[in-house]
Amino acid sequence: MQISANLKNRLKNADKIVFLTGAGISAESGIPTFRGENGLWKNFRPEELANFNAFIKNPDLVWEWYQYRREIVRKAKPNSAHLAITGFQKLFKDVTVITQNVDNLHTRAGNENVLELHGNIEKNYCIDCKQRYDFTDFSENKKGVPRCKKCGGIIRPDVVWFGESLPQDIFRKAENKTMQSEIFFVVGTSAVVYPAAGLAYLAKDYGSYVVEINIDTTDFSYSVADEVLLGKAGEVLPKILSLAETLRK
Ligand code: BJW
Ligand code: ZN
Repeated sequence: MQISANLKNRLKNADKIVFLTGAGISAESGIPTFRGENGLWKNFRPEELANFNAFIKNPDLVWEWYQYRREIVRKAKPNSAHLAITGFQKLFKDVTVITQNVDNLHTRAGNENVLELHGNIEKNYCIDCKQRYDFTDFSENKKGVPRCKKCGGIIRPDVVWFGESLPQDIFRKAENKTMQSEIFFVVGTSAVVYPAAGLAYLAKDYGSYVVEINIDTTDFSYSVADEVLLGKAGEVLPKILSLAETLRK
């Protein structure tokens, strides 16, 4: 893996780093990505499951799909990419993790300053009275969508579906950290879902050095990335961390 003098220089001197992560960072934990050969959506169109209308039309189906994914997530463990980020957080002054993932693995790895743009699959709320419920409240209930204990409304996962707004306070924090960043790592995302993908362009506009880490090229590789490091996140990130440790001694 070739790392440029530019990136080495930033790794030596930077204080503020952002990681924008997507499903690819959790792939080595055994959590399927969305798109691509082995993706969750290989046999579905995303709109069939990941939007509110689909949920209202067939809440049991959508709920069961999330219960199935929760089982996978709960059995999964953070991998060396998530753990490397904890290492970056020890080495650099200000490290933020902006994630599109709902799997909670960053937090379980001990990452701090995690901004979840698309929610968290372990959480739920009632679509009518907004009462919040944990995953554990329903873990035994595998069949069909549960009902709110307060008002009888349908319970939905606390994730952001297509056509829904991202949590505004979290997105604003993500924009601020992005604009201040000196290195902006984009890890394991296909870069097609907005507004999350737009953050990489914002980073670049504000002078950050954009580094893409992915097993494959994406739209970013040919547009916004200053440097593309092809490889598995769980292999590439520990290498960059160890280089940064040497450079900052
Ligand atoms: C590895 C690896 C390894 C594998 N190491 N790498 C037209 C243009 C622009 C925007 C729009 C448009 N039409 C509509 C929109 C807006 C829409 C959008 O972006 N659509 C595009 C898809 C066209 N966006 C929205 O609707 C968002 N809201 C919004 O815009 O609000 C404003 C609004 C309000 C009202 C009306 C209209 C607008 C919301 C987006 C919500 C996305 N939600 C999901 C589901 C979450 C819940 C769940 O988990 O079920 O979030 S969709 C899904 O995609 C999920 C992900 O977070 C997101 C991104 O996917 P990600 O992470 O990139 O995964 P993959 O699978 O795509 O890629 C994996 C990558 O990893 C690949 O590149 C691999 O190569 C790589 N990889 N192994 C490193 N080991
Ligand atoms: Zn309710």
